Amino acid sequence: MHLLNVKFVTVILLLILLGVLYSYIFRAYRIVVSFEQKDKIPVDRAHDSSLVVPDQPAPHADFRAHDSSLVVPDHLQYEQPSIVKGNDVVTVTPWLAPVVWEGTFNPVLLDSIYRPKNITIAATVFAVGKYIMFLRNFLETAEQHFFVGFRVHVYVFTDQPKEVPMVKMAAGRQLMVRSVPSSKRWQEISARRMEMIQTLIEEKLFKSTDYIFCLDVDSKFHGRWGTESLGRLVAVVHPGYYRDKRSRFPYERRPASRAYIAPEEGDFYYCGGAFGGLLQEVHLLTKTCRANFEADAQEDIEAAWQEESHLNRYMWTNKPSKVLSPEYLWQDFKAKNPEIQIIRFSGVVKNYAEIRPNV
Ligand code: UD2
Repeated sequence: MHLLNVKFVTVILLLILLGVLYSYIFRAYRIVVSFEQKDKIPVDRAHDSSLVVPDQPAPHADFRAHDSSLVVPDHLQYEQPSIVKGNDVVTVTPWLAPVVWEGTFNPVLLDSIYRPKNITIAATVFAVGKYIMFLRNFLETAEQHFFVGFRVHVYVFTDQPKEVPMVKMAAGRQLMVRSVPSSKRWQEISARRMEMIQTLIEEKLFKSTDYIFCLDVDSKFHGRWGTESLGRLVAVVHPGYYRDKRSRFPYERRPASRAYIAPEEGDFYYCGGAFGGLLQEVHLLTKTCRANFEADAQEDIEAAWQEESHLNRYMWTNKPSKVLSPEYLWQDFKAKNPEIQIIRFSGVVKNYAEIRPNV
């Protein structure tokens, strides 16, 4: 009887031990499986590439995954920020976005972080009518300075596809040409870029591209423009106004326009000639600016600086996650200010009367 009890207890203990071993092995197996599944997510497009617009529930909304956008309430009153103090540069905005100046970053370090991510960067440039004359210089200097060593796809929008110069491009870099209609008004050519960039993203880029920069063609590169400029939403401070009081910025000042900003409002005056960021962010920006521009047009109002005014209004509420200093879009006719150590990209001198279809 006693011996039977001992046998019975031993069997029970053995069964418990087997149970523990089984669940341990099974758990370990499940962990390995989940690692394998995770590894299958492509690293090159691992950040969210969905095109979610406001008012639609975000995917995984149940995770309280507020996106990382920096949206502030309209008409919030606060002191005007600045990117310079005397001859010193300010390297962070009041919403803690970096302001990129020469000396604030290590290009070798940043490139080595981004290279394994295998990213694709798109650039858009419009060369309509006589502006085609600027294209060669833009493309050739981009080859020398714009994301050298990275996969870059340049999209040229033009009404003269046959006139697009054949520029030799390095491995991994491509030029794509899209036909667009001409216009009798330069304001329309400039402003409709928002609509065409929105369409390009929707039709072509969203599966293949990580970041996009939208640039003016009457410009050229002089120095490095690379991974230091990557961010969720990226704006460039205009070289003409960064020492001015905001009441003097050329924002749209008529309340009837959707681009209106009051004299005591706004952060910086940003360039219409260079902006960018993650694909889905630029999609939302272009879609919003286009919709506001068109709604204004329905009411016979055109903002003072067309899409640039709408871009400034957008960036006032939707703060950029990275601000590029005026090194990233200088103007050739302007002497270099003391805080500008390097000019990376600048607008060339042009004769407006000669090159624009209207005055
Ligand atoms: C500023 C902005 C520009 C735009 C404009 C307001 C900068 C450096 N520039 O420059 O981006 O916001 O104000 O509308 O911030 N284009 C053509 N053909 C034309 C006219 C324009 O292709 O006949 C394209 C071209 O890519 C050009 C761009 O539109 O670079 C902007 O036109 P702009 O350079 O004449 O505008 P601008 O100098 O007033």
